Amino acid sequence: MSETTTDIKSVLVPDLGGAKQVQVIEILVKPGDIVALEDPLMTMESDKASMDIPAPFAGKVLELKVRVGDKVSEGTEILIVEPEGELYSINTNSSLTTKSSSENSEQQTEESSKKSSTSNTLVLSQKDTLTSSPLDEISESITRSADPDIYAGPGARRLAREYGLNLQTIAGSGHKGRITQKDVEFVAKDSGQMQMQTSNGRDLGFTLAPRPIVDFAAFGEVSIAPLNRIKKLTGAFLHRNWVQIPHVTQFEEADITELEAFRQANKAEMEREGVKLTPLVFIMKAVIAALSDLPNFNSSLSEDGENLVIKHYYHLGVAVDTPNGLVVPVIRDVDQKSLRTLAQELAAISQKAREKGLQPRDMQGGCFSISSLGGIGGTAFTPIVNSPEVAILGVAKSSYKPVYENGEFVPRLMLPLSLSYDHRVIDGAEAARFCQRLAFYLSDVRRLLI
Ligand code: CAO
Repeated sequence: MSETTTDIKSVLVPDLGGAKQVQVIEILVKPGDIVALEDPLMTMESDKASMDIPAPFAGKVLELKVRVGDKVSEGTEILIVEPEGELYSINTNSSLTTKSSSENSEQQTEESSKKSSTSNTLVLSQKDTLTSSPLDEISESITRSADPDIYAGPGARRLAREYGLNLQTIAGSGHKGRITQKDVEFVAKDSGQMQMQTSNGRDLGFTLAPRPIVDFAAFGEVSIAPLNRIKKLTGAFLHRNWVQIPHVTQFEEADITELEAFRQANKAEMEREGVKLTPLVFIMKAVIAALSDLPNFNSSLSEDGENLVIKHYYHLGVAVDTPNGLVVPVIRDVDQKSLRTLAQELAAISQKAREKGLQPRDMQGGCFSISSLGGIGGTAFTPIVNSPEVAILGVAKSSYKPVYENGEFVPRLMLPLSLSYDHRVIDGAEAARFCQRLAFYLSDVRRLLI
C-alpha cells in the first residue's frame, strides 16, 4: 500500500535485531535542525554494539521525545519531525517506520493536528533496502552526521566519545574521508588521551585561571567565522605541545651567499624541467647532515620517559600553509634523495596539502620538522615542537647584511634560523652546536657531499 503526505511525523526506533532496552548515548540533533535523508539522528548502545539511527526522511526536527540515558526498544518514539520536500510512500511492512504524530504524540499542537493525515506508517520508497534492514546492519553502514563535515561510522563515534575526542578534529582516512576507528585511535594516542585513560585521568598538575568571557559585541560590530577542522585539529595539538614540552629556541644566522649563487645558476635550467629550486631543499639536506652529526635531535622520548628512541632513518615534516590552515606532511628518506627529487616531492606534497588530499599516512613518521616562512618574510620566530619529535627548525627570510670580514664590512646574504627544542631531551649546548652545524653546511653546500 502506498500513499503520500507531508504531515508532521514521529520517528520510531526501528528493528533492533532483537535487542531491547538499548540506551540512547548521544542525540545528534535538536529542535529546529534540518536533517537530510540518512543523517544520523541518535546513537544507541547495547551490550554488543553502538549504532546510529539514520533519518528515514528529510525534514525539520520539531521535538525530541527521548533524552540521553533513556532506554528504548523497537517502536519507541524518539523524534517528531516535519518532513520536507514532497512525497513519501507508505510501506506498512518496513522495519524503519515513522508514525503520524496524531497517533503518537500526546503533546501534539493544534496546528499539527490539523495537518495530520490518517496514514500512520511511512517510509521512503527509494530506500527499501535500508528501511528494511535490522538496526545491526544499519549500524555497520557508514553514516553522515547533521554536520556535513563529519563522516564516521558508529564504532568510530563510540571510540571518540570514550576518549573524549571531538570528531570534528579528526581527519578521516577512509573512503571519501570517512573517519575510521583507526583514525580515532591514532589521534587519541597522539594526543595522549589513551595514556590518560589508562592512568585514570592523569592531569598536568596545575590549574589555569579561566579565560575571561567578553561580550565583544558590546564594544562594536562582530561576526562569527567558524574554525574549520584543520584549525581545530592543529590547534589542539599545538596547545598540547606548547603545554607539555619545555621549549627553548636557539637563534642562528647562516651565510648563504654561495648557496644562493649556486641556486640562481641552476634555477632556470631546473625550471625548464618543471622543478622549482628554492632554498628549502638545501636546508632540508643541511638538516639531515646535522641530524646525522647529532643523533639526539633525531629521537623521541620513550613513553615512560626513561629512554630516547633514536631513529636511523631521516623523514622530515615540512609545514605547509594551506587556505584551510597549517598541515605538516612528511617527506621520507630525505638523506637518500637528490635536491631535484626533493624539490619535486616538496612541490607535489604541498600541492596535495593545499588541495586537501593528504592522508593521515602522509603526515606520519616524521623525525624532525621544518617551518619555513622565508618565502613570506620575518626576521625570526619561535616554532612549536611537533611532538613526539624533539626539535623543529624555523626559517625566516634571508637578507643582505654587513658582515665584518678581514678588516672590512662585506655584504653577505644571511639566513635567519630559529631552532626550538624540547629541553628535556636537548641541552642548550647541543642546540647551539646543531645550529652551528647547520650554518656550516649551508655556508658551503659542497660540504654536504663529503
Ligand atoms: N629567504 C628568502 N627567500 C626565500 C626563502 C628564504 N628563507 N625561502 C623561500 N624563499 C623564496 C623562494 O626562493 C621563492 O622565490 P623565487 O621563486 O624567486 O625563488 C619564494 O620565496 C617562494 O617560495 P615558496 O614558499 O613557494 O617555496 P618554499 O620551497 O620556500 O616553501 C612551502 C614551500 C610549502 C614550505 C611554503 O610554500 C609554505 O607553505 N610555507 C609556510 C609554512 C608555514 O606556514 N609555517 C608556519 C608554521 S607555524 O604556524
